[in-house]
Amino acid sequence: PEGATPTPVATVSQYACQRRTSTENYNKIFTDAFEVLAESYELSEFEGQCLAFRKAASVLKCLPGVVRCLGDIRGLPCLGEHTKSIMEDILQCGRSFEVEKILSDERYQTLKLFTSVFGVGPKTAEKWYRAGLRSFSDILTEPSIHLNRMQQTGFLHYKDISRAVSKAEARALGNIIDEAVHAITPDAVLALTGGFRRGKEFGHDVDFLVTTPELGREKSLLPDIIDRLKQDGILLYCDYQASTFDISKLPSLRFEAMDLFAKCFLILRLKGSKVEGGLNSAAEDHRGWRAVRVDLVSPPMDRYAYALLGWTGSRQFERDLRRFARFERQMRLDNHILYDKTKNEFLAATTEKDIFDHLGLEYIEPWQRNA
Ligand code: DGT
Ligand code: MG
Repeated sequence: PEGATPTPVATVSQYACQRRTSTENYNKIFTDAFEVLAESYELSEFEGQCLAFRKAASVLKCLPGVVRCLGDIRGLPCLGEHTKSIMEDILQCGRSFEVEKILSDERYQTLKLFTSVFGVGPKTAEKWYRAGLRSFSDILTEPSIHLNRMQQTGFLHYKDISRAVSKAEARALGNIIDEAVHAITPDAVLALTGGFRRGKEFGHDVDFLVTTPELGREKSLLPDIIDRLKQDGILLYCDYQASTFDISKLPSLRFEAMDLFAKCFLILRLKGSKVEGGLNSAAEDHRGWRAVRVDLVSPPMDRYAYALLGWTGSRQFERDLRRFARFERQMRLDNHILYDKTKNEFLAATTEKDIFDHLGLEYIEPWQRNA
């Protein structure tokens, strides 16, 4: 669908948290190109340029129609000379030569391939590239390379976990986690987060928040869930990280702090046959099961709203919420807290709406956060 003519541009904020961005992206041809440039800059550790292209893509994603000429983007924020010249090439030739050059670049291709393995980050990928390795078989046959447990699992389940997870599969996993959690504590609280909460049809993993109303009780929750999944024979991989969250040590001076709540990065064995309505045919193969990445995060109940907001994404939406809090409100927001620097106090919140209210922002629904 081509949609309507883009909105008069004066109404578009530079902050994604002041824009409504559905999953419908009319300008994918441009945003895909920007993503390639962003990734290429990221792999070369040019963080500024990388973020500039991510911001530009995010602005185009909120437009209600296709950009047909450069006039359509006049006055839009975050679109600089470089982004405009890429768009001009695409408008004129249907493609960008700069993007095509990157896509055909051996280093880019190799680093993309290596980082597509679960457990392989840009640093490891770069190290392997510098050692002259170019393919998975190069890595797997190189005697001097020692793969950690995460990377071994990544190679073992490579085909499955690089295949997109569907909404139906996310729902099926939700049922499995729901059953496990409620068998442990009947009053447990479970919420879907990440891309699927934003209404996406596909994702690279499925993200959940789990907790209990009783403060402190959540500490044993993830270990108990993990035990149960193990007993059920569906736990293929588990990286559990206990909570390091301590409100008395906050706020630190770090702007974008790591998430400190208890969490686990899992790979689960999802059976096809059990899913109501069946999985789509591409997702089901002769084995009747597939491996799926699942993340569980377990904040204490009084931090629930912050964790939910922080784990729903999108990443760009999160970045701009923090940036907005800091530069427009003199507040500090992360996955755990909102701190008002002018009042020197932590602000309490039981719902996401409370946090938007504290920030003086209009509430943006999860499915409008696909920035
Ligand atoms: P996907 O899974 O690729 O379809 O897309 P998302 O949006 O579900 O992305 P994902 O699963 O990587 O992360 C879910 C959200 O959680 C994302 O918007 C970023 C946010 N998040 C907040 N704190 C953290 C953190 O400490 N680590 C990670 N990995 N994500 C975090
Ligand atoms: Mg996700």
